[in-house]
Amino acid sequence: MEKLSMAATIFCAVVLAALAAAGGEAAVVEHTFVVHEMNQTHLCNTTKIYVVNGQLPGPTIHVTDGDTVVVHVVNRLPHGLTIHWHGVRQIRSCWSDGAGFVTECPIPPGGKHMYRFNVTGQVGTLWWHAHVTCLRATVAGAFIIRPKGGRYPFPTPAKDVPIIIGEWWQLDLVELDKRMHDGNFADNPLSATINGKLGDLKNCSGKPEESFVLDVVRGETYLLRIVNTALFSEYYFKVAGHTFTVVGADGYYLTPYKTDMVTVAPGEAIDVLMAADAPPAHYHMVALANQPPEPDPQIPGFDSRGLVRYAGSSHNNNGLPVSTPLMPSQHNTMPSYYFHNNLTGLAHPDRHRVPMDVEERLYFTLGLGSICRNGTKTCQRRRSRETIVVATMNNVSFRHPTNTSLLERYYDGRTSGLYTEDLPDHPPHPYNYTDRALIPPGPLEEALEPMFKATKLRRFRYNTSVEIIFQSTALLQSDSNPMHLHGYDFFVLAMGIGNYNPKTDPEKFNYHNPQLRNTVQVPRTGWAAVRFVTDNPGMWYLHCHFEFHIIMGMATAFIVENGPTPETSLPPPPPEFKRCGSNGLTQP
Ligand SMILES: *[C@@H]1O[C@H](CO)[C@@H](O)[C@H](O)[C@H]1NC(C)=O
Ligand SMILES: *[C@@H]1O[C@H](CO)[C@@H](O)[C@H](O)[C@H]1NC(C)=O
Ligand SMILES: *[C@@H]1O[C@H](CO)[C@@H](O)[C@H](O)[C@H]1NC(C)=O
Ligand SMILES: *[C@@H]1O[C@H](CO)[C@@H](O)[C@H](O)[C@H]1NC(C)=O
Ligand SMILES: *[C@@H]1O[C@H](CO)[C@@H](O)[C@H](O)[C@H]1NC(C)=O
Ligand SMILES: *[C@@H]1O[C@H](CO)[C@@H](O)[C@H](O)[C@H]1NC(C)=O
Ligand SMILES: *[C@@H]1O[C@H](CO)[C@@H](O)[C@H](O)[C@H]1NC(C)=O
Ligand SMILES: *[C@@H]1O[C@H](CO)[C@@H](O)[C@H](O)[C@H]1NC(C)=O
Ligand SMILES: *[C@@H]1O[C@H](CO)[C@@H](O)[C@H](O)[C@H]1NC(C)=O
Ligand SMILES: *[C@@H]1O[C@H](CO)[C@@H](O)[C@H](O)[C@H]1NC(C)=O
Ligand SMILES: [Cu+2]
Repeated sequence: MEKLSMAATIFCAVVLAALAAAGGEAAVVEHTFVVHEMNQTHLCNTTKIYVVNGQLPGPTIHVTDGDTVVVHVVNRLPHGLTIHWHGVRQIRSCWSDGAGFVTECPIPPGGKHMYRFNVTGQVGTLWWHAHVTCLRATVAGAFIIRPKGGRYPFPTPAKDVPIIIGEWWQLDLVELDKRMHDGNFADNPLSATINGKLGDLKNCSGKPEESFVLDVVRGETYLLRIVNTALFSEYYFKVAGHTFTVVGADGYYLTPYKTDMVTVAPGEAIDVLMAADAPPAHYHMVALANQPPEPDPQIPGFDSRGLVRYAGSSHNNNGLPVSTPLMPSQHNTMPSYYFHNNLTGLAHPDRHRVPMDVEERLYFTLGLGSICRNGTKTCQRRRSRETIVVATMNNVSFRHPTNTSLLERYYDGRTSGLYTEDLPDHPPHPYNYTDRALIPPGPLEEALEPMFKATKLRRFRYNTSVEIIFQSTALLQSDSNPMHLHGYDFFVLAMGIGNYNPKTDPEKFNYHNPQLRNTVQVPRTGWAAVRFVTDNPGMWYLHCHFEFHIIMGMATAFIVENGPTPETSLPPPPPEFKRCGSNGLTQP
């Protein structure tokens, strides 16, 4: 293992080939990602995990807006693999999006693949992760984009610190994936992690786990790039004795927003400034998972604790207790709603042109349901063993292709029998989506629970302005839903609790300075309204970023047609692209 890590470190040497171009310099940032198995021991138990170049979290990619990124992925796993560049817009480079079975067939065991794409017009924090099965729990890392010329709209921080909030699973992630397919799984992570560390709240036979430590110097300001890579939960994040100024999210600046707590859902990346302005000492940081209260099904509470350590403070904090932040109840999900609803974009004349004339209006309900295990229409519902629990949008549970790529087949015009383009624009049978009596043992859900599985997509003409209202329902459970769209950022115009009201709620829409996001945390039993223009042709995955929801079918793909010119069309696959079935890839 040691040898492999060293070799990987050498391979990973970043090649910065500065291309002298008139009016600015663009570079090619090149990395090699060797993905391999590794044993890691936590809480007295050794687990086989999957990592890049021996690192957990994986290597951070640093680029400047305008750069070209080239990543050579070497798959040394006994399992197919893709890497998705989460939030990178991939303008006219859908082939490099890395969504397994959507934009490419997975790189087979022993195979290699090169991803090449440009980063254009985005600044801040994004991330990358495996996009097949649950592998992303450990195959993930930060993707940091600095502004051209290095100037931020705030004083340059002393240091950039990725804060990757994740989970430790004491289980083979491939096995976990198999179990999640059948919605009745009962597996939980063993702990939350901050930058891969479980933290000193966990111990085995009295020996505490290692904590993530952030060393600071009094008077300096730090840019914390907080990313939630967890499969399961949204997290509350606090540092005792300190406050944050939120300055960015998902690769765009935000209007500075002061708060003592950050909320980050799976898929989100939140940039905050933290001034080290407290008396020099030690301070705990805590990441705490939230979850809806009963009668929703409960999982154990998860947290991880780290440390902020001032230069000049004694190693044992002078024997004094280390102050710990006061966290909200794990069952109070309202702070998440308030946090997300308080964010606005930093108005930018080019970026903040919200489409005003909406051409396509979609209303998507997000929730659970069930299908009969034996394929018939009737069976005993209410989480009985006769059913498989599924997750849905507008009553359809997405059937993921398993042996071909949607983009490739669309591009080739060979779609027959693979998918249809009739994902409903509206729920087929309206009901009171947020009625808590839909959560068992409430009396109401049985009639609404039957769903079906199908590969239903939605097609858009190029340059169409689209509005989507995402509605989280209380069907079987009342979770929030962090909805992530590939290839696009959308304006988040408003969000609310309860059922969306098309007559009164548009009055709340923020057309002036909405956030531009690739992931919107649709509140628990609430809604969110987003808009975007279909200016990037291709096949774009739309899904909830809770891993169990995506596997259970809360997903679809948007087909965006080519525009009238080559500049508005998806180019043919690049020479390095490997088609399904070629070079040992999964046969279509
Ligand atoms: C992990 O540990 C198992 C059991 O000891 C061993 O067989 C395997 O080779 C180890 N894997 C790696 C990648 O070191
Ligand atoms: C170690 O993990 C395995 C797999 O989850 C589990 O069966 C076993 O009980 C664990 N052992 C301990 C000491 O936690
Ligand atoms: C990416 O940038 C390079 C260099 O500017 C350019 O040659 C190439 O066409 C761009 N690729 C795409 C897909 O826009
Ligand atoms: C170890 O963990 C247990 C259970 O969480 C806790 O009661 C105990 O105080 C911990 N011990 C140490 C030394 O941290
Ligand atoms: C903003 O946050 C504050 C404090 O949590 C909350 O009281 C307020 O309602 C939030 N604003 C919005 C628009 O949600
Ligand atoms: C499926 O299960 C239902 C309910 O248990 C039963 O009535 C039906 O006969 C089964 N159908 C098949 C084809 O097995
Ligand atoms: C590919 O998957 C589809 C649907 O799961 C199945 O119908 C088809 O037979 C499979 N094709 C091959 C060659 O395995
Ligand atoms: C929907 O359910 C909620 C929660 O149970 C209830 O407060 C509300 O009145 C219901 N709305 C309608 C239109 O029945
Ligand atoms: C969902 O689809 C199933 C299966 O076609 C149907 O029986 C049910 O009525 C639909 N439910 C809703 C709420 O549309
Ligand atoms: C897109 O549509 C807008 C208005 O509908 C129009 O002004 C613009 O020229 C179109 N852009 C392209 C590239 O077709
Ligand atoms: Cu979801």
